[in-house]
Amino acid sequence: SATLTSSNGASTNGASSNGASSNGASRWPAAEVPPLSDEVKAILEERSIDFETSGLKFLTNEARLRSLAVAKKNKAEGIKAQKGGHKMWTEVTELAELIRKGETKWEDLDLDDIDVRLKWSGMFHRRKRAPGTFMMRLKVPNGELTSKQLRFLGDQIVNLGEKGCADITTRANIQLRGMDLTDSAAIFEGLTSVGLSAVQTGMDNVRNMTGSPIAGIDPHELIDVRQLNYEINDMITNFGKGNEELVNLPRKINIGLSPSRDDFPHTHINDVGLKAVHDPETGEVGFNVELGGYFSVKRNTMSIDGNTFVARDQVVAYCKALLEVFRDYGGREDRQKARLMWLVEDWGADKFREMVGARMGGVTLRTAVEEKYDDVWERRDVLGVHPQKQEGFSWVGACIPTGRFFADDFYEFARVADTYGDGTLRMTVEQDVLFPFIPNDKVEEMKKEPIFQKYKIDAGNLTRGLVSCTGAQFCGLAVIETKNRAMAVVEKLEQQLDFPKKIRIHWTGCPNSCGQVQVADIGLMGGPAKLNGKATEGVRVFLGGTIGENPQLASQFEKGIACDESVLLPYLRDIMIEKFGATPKPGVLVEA
Ligand code: SRM
Ligand code: SF4
Repeated sequence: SATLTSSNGASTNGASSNGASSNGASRWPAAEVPPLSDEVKAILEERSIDFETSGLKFLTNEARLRSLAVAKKNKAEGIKAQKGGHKMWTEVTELAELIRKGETKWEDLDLDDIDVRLKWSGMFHRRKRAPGTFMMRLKVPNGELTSKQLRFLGDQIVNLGEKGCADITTRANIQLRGMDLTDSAAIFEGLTSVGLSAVQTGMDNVRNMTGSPIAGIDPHELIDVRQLNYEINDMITNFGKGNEELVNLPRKINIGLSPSRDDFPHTHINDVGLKAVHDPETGEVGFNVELGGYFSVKRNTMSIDGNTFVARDQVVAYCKALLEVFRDYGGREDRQKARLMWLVEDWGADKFREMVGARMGGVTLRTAVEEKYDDVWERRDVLGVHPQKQEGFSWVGACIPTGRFFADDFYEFARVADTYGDGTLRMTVEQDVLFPFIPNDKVEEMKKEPIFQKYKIDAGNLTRGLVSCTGAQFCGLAVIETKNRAMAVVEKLEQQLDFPKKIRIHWTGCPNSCGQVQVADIGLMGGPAKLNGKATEGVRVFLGGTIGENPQLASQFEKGIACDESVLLPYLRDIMIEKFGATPKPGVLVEA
């Protein structure tokens, strides 16, 4: 198996460099703070903003001015300018200490600190659904965890009872739930001891690096993207310690690296998608760039061709320069127009490529290369048992319906990974898990482990395609409850129908589409509906999303379908029979 250098510590050889990769911080020398212009200085003085603690430090004066100009109408820019979210990396420990000593309470803390800035430390206050408790979002590049990390994470929620649980996210990442501020501050501190971190995971930061759940073991990949994902993550987060230079981006930004024709990370819906291709000049593997894909309440768009080819050894520098360009030139006026796509559209792909190349120190980046395939490639289902490229080994994928699991499961996953595999586990953007490096002669024994009664290796054709965002149980923006409902609906449909193949159902609690309904076969998005003349929880139905090569976004098919099982179940049953070839199970009475 590959030997990787990773601050994440999830390398298949088990080596953990714990926040201090040998390939070193010196590769990214600290940027100079652009000198303060008189104009900016005057505004800071007038508004009593301390430049040293503000989030404006690494911005150009032009970007500082744009941020300050909109600080009142764009609340997020105001909060970032006043005091950078990075201040919480140290303040959170001080606040926790004060709470522990009884000198303050979370209720008395500054609202912007507790509800917004703590997201720079991965702490998301669940004010609306569970006041005083936090969701903690980590960074797990390429979705790979070691058994040591799994046990550490289980330890953090094991004593929280029912409110403590975890989710695998749609970015193959972990979120822990149920901690109060003092607990989560301690976790924030402790994560680095196992090579993990939670810095820069919410608000206007780069989200978890996604790649391939079968990187390094896939017979069909062009390149193992784990090393690049770790290095990009290390660059973004300064080896998990926090990187002040990238804490004031105009908006969130998603980056994914796809090493095979499957496009496991859905590059088309990432702001930056790097797709592995062969360089016709050298035969080496590099990446074509796609730009601007994103979902939001107001706009859902696939990425466009970035007309850029990036060689493997340029990738980290390219991402770094791209983020700096986004930071300095991206729109800050209107949050609905601040995602990367708007800058790319404004400039065009060619100018964007030139600007990023200039930021790389005057590199002339090449335009995209062409890679043609004559055959049709269907995105592979990675659940179940599959031979690895390493002779004699398989990976075994198990389905975690909607990604929700608990402390005991962390321990069981760790034990299974240690007993049968190489002590690691991979997560997918479909919220499932894979165990790599299972010797072929151990597979049958492993399949008998009780944990796989709960999280099935051979889950049904609906369950294995199920994805769901957090929904109203914890998310304040949700219009409907999602995860529990999604599981109940699928269970009932699987009792009634047979399906010729997997059907991918994605649930999302509101139009932000964290559950990515637009990539699904059937997408269900929370929205208003009526039942017997009364307002009730409902869904908008999306159909026709395709993924893998040549993807298409699903479009809205119908709206106002009540979530009540008396309405939703027969509705979905008909769609599945009419459009997906489902047939009633023999002997099961399905009403007309
Ligand atoms: Fe998301 C905001 C959960 C993936 C688009 N998202 C939120 C918040 C933070 C809102 C909040 O404060 O409550 C949700 C936290 C709820 C909670 O308690 O868990 C939240 N988003 C999630 C997760 C956990 C859904 C899941 O169950 O897996 C995913 C975490 C990924 C991660 O590990 O970082 C998650 N969110 C996504 C994706 C999917 C993706 O990345 O492929 C999208 C659509 C793609 C995109 O971003 O372009 C997405 N989330 C949003 C948006 C809309 C962004 C926009 O430009 O308007 C918001 C709202 C916002 O940022 O203003 C949002
Ligand atoms: Fe919350 Fe909406 Fe995202 Fe679901 S889609 S997690 S309800 S913001």
